[in-house]
Amino acid sequence: MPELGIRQTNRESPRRDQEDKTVSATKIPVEVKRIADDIRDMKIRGAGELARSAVRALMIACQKSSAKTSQDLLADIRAAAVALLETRPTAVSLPNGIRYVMHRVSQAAQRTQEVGQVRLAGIKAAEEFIANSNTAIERIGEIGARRIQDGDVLLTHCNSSAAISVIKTAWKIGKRFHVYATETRPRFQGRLTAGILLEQGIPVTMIIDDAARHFMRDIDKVVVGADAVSANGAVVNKIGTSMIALAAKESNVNTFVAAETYKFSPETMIGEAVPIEQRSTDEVIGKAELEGLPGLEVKNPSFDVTAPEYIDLIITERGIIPPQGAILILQELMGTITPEELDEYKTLTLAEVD
Ligand code: RUB
Repeated sequence: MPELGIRQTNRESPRRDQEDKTVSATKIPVEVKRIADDIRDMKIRGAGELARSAVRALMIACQKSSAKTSQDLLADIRAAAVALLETRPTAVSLPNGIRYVMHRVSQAAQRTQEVGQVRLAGIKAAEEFIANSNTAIERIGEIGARRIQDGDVLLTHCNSSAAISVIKTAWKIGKRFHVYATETRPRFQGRLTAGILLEQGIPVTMIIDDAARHFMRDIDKVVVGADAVSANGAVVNKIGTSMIALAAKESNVNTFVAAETYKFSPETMIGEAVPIEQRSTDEVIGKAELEGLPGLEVKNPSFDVTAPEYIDLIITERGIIPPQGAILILQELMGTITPEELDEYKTLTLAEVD
């Protein structure tokens, strides 16, 4: 079994052959391509938003397709799905959102030959996923807020809408606390978090990521989001999360992860790894400076894996679970995905496709 969180370099791509036979790039609407580009360029980011945007793109693919048969419509939507799966590899919310829609579209295509009905099923599934996702974040806020106490000092990392929902909701129901936000190198998503919390009137202290252990003695709870939760309860989130959780454990500080259930990775149930996105070295050191340091190797993984021993709770929209409960959530999720869909709709980086 591969180690969770480490990319399997030899993963096969069954979609590629299929794409060559059934999918013409021209069938992908320009709006869908734009969403895929925005996800790749991180104009759209954060695991939940990635999923909602990808699903919105599938809805557009349904609406714009001029297919006259349900099989052609399916091929058009699949083409959009493939383009979206090739954007960012780590957040499992993206393939899970796509599977949610594709499952319902395929079922409709089995029930009826009527292309309009299949199209409607796709649009309805996409709307449903987006609405459920927004409700899930609200619910996580309500559930998680109960765990925040007056006088707490919280620490959060990166920019997670689920973690922010917990913090904002706690503040809205009258709890008073202070938040430390890491700046989150190299892309500084922590500044977004600080801005959002300040807007609510929540006092925020910004620290560099490396100062997390230095301040840990002042912290009561760490609250972070997730890009993926694996079957053993390990959490994949923004690079640096695992170091913060390690420092928290050492200081007896609880680490809470806020994650919608569509961030649980079904692949990990069968021993597959969550791929870790490796981003451009430009984010770490500029090209000119790098040229001045001949022979220097630079690495820029965007996410890391926090082992379940370092996580106290996972706050989902269905309730709070210990990390060991992740498998139960996944067993329920698997009831709505066929093994074929699991295999077909996986994230791939362009490097793996080429
Ligand atoms: C964002 C990140 C967030 C999770 C959860 O990384 O790591 O913590 O995606 O976010 P990036 P949310 O900026 O590279 O996308 O709770 O909003 O889904």
